[in-house]
Amino acid sequence: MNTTLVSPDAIRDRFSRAMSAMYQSEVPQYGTLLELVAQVNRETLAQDPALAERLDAHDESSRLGVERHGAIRVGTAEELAMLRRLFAVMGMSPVGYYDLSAAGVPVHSTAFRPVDDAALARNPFRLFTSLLRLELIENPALRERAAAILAGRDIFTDGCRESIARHEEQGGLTSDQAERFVAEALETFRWHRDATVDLATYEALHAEHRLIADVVCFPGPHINHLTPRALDIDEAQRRMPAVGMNPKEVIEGPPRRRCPILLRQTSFKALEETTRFAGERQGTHTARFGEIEQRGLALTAKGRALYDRLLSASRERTRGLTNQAHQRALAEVFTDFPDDETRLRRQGLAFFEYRLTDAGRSAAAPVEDDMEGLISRGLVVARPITYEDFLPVSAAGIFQSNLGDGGGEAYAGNANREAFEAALGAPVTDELALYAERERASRAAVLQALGH
Ligand code: OOG
Ligand code: NI
Repeated sequence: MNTTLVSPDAIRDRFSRAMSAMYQSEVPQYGTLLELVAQVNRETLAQDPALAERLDAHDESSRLGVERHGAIRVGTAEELAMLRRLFAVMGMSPVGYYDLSAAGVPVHSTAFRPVDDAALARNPFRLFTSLLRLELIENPALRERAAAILAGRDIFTDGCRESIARHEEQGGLTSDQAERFVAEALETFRWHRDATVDLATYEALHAEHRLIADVVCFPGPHINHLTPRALDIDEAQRRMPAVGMNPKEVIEGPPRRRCPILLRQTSFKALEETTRFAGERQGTHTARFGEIEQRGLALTAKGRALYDRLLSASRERTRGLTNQAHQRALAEVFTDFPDDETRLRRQGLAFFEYRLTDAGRSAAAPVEDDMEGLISRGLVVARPITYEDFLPVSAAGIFQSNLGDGGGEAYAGNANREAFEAALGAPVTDELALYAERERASRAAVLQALGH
């Protein structure tokens, strides 16, 4: 038997492919979405050779086809803590804290994702993971009922728990063990046609919030969407109806720009699925959808503050608009956000990674240590760092478009990162710190190579 341990990156790669295959068979429209996005990406690259070259140079071409994120929602601290151990097997750790209660969704969330450059380049698969906040349910009887239902389920197979424990003991898994792990872990995310409750209970929880019914009434946290990465999300959105998809009204996030920033997202709306309730009653449940994302530069705290300010300034102007009008109004407000790499860098709005050029490598040391000076002399290039995380306002928009009228009013609960981390059993990593460290390390390496 081969006892060599395989890398967490390889396990994540296998898992994300298995998850995609499972979701395509569960939600055939997702397969159509993948084809649509692949087609748009091919056309975009063919029309824009400079973009193709840039993606190649940034090691982004190879990951484009595998790139996706997904999302799940869990009900208890134990479930969340176990998921943390499960994702650790695949080199994914919790990054970022997102409070969705302000947007009327009774959850808080993190993203399990790989963090180092090589892992991201290999397969950046991430899972947006939300924990239901039962304490936000006002009706005490309903709250207790929900807690009791959740306490009675186990979302992990025995084999999955064994695999996780083995990984922790051995510090990794062999290829055969990894295969077993992937198969067992996948079970947690599978769709179940059978609800664990009767129709009346489902309806009561649904009336409180559709999301609560989705989390509480099923045997597990079915994957609710997967998301390929598009190079032209506007074009993908335009083409969705022609392939039978009902897109959400507007693309979330920043407007279209020459220099894309952060993350833009859209989705096709959740499908109504036949569900069997206890007592053999038939009903329907809508939870599962498909999403598209387009990623751009990671912003510094200063850039992010500008983004947040412009986004909220645009809120009144874009309310109720069609996507086209929404995007136009947004673009007008965002003329205040510099749209070229040089200004983004010089004004400290976005993160960059520095590298020596050939000229830089053969430069006679020591030269000046001002990065902008080195760049203008052609000794160093700055390449933008891609945003790998999520946006709470956009996430709320994605949630709400798939919850019908279920979202909306803010909960009084507010953010509670401490409670989330206590449930998780670990702190979440601050995403900005990760980008800042990448930038800092690249700067230090360049300066050291130049003799500073
Ligand atoms: C998660 C919604 C958020 C995103 O991409 O921002 C999300 C959910 O519906 O569970 O996936
Ligand atoms: Ni998503």
